[in-house]
Amino acid sequence: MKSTCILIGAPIDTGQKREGCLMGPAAYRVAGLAQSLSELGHPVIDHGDVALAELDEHDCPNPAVHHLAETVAWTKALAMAGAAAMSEGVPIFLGGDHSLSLGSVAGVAAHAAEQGRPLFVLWLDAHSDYHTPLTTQTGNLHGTPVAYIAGRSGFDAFPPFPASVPAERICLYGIRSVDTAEHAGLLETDMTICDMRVLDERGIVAPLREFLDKVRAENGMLHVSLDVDFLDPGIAPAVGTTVPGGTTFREAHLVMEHLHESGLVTSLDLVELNPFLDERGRTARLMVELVGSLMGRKVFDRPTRSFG
Ligand code: HAR
Ligand code: MN
Ligand code: MN
Ligand code: MN
Repeated sequence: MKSTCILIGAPIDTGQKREGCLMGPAAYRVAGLAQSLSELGHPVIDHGDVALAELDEHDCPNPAVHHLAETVAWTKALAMAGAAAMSEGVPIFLGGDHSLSLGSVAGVAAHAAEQGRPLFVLWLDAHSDYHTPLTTQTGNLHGTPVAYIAGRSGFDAFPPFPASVPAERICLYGIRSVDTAEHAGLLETDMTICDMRVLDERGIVAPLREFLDKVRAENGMLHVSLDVDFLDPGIAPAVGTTVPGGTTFREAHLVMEHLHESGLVTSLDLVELNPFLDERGRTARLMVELVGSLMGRKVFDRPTRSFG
């Protein structure tokens, strides 16, 4: 089935301290995202970039936290845009750093709650992003969305998350950088944590299949949050927070191909691309290719599933 893809630009770079992520949406457009989706037969609607309304003042007891007012404003704006886009098709949020997911997932969760369907979240990332504004030491709020989505306390400045996603419905995939406070918090949850050690031992497909089976069994909706640093820095250099030992080109495509075959994905974030750090657009192009695989591009389209 062809789904209408709704492109939503989120030029945010206040969730961390390195400038450049705000050029992300433009880079995806230049790399041909809309055209690639159209070629696959999907209608594409590009809503352009979301603009920020006025900022309200907010304080945070943790002095390390920066750009709280901007982040709260982005969260509200993207939650609105996201909830609206869910009734039009499959929203694809073009980041922007990962703080955009505070808003994108809030919007998607509001829609899922309205539909009375459970929301599941697949977090493809080197990082667990499970800090709260109270535990973060860097003060970079791009390291917090999973905690907000899961309903952890400490987000007083933010709108209450519409319908917290129980930890059992969240899967962290590919992680290899977890801070002490995040680790302690995660140990208290039933989150599905497929760190790189697990993927090395079990392979990239088996744990994903298990999670997708759970989504299917509960007739769930699935939000996928794809952080560029899920990929190995050798193939995806355009990210501020590279961590060695990421997924390879083929592993990443295979994840996307399985997500496509599952037919379960209802929304997608593309985050942390910093075009200023790219090499002749290769990371932006790779991300566009991966979205192509997620939306149905195949090397060879077999009429039946035979691999002989
Ligand atoms: N945990 C570290 C921090 O809080 C690094 C967070 C980096 N996050 C991202 N997104 N790049 O995954 O600062
Ligand atoms: Mn992230
Ligand atoms: Mn990351
Ligand atoms: Mn980052």
